[in-house]
Amino acid sequence: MDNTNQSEYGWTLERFILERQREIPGATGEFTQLFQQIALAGKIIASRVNQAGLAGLLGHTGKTNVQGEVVQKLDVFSNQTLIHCLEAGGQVCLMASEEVDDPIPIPTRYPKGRYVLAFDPLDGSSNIDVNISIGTIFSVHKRVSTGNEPSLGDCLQPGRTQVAAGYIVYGSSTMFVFTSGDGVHGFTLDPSVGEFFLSHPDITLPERGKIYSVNEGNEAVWDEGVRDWVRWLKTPDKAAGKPYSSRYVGTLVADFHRTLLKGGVFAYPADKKNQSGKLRLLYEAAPMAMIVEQAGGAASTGTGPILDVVPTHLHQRVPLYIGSRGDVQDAIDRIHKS
Ligand code: P6P
Repeated sequence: MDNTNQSEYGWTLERFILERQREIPGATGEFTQLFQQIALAGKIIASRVNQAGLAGLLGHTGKTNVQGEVVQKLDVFSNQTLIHCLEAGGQVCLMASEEVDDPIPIPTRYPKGRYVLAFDPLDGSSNIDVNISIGTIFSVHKRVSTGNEPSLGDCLQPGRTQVAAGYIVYGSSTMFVFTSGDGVHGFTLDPSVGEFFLSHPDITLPERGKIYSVNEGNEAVWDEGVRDWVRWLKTPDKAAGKPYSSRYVGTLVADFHRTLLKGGVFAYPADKKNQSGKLRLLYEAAPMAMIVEQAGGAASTGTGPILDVVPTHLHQRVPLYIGSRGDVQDAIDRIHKS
């Protein structure tokens, strides 16, 4: 991409997508508008997250969501913000949210577009009250149904058919990271301008890293193979760059973002408590899997690629091993060795 016409501020998210769209034959402005709406929702959520302590948005609503998790006020706000920013634009025909039991239709007063959007509006909400990074995750598919109304089947598509995926991490800075099948690119919000500017073009992972990220508090309920794999990572072996360092934030977006930028492996294995793992396929594992594969990494259930899993229901969970290709392969090899 020709960088000569960058302003002193560099590439905004909109300009970047527009330039790329021009390179994609048959691309329409719909994609650009869809991303603008997601980015606007991210800016609004970032603003509230950064002042949550002051805006009386801390704490929870006393309700629980479809996952049985306590719903934090910011969860509700983030979910409503995304729906509000996306429903009127005419790019989306159906949405799915971690916070809503069923697919979210577009009100009849608005036109329906050709995209289906699934999202986790605020991942890591249990960390809201302790000022640890949280995030929004999104996944974009094209509608496949042909009737008058889109249907659940439009949401239940395998990750391999995603046309785009991304996340917004609300941390020491707010970053928008996405792929539309042409590499992974990171943008950092300049709050004084209200724009995301390209800060991490063409993100790629090393073959192996030096960090593993898993909740070792679950060791007692892990299968023996998982216990063996984690013990192996901690066993000194200078030639193999071990022991790896342990890092675990407890927010998928934050743990994944570090893994994407530094390499290594994040895992939320299946265990005796969570037979199918804890993380959700449609709006957590699948979008992160598209991103990591585009960055040269890998994402597995432990028995096969995340992107090949065909969903059977909206909020299904899946075991997740994701990160540097060599580290994920080591995990797969070790967990099945015992
Ligand atoms: P645990 C946050 O609640 C979340 O859904 C993910 O963001 C995170 O990776 C995981 O759960 C943490 O789960 O059981 O380690 O607290």
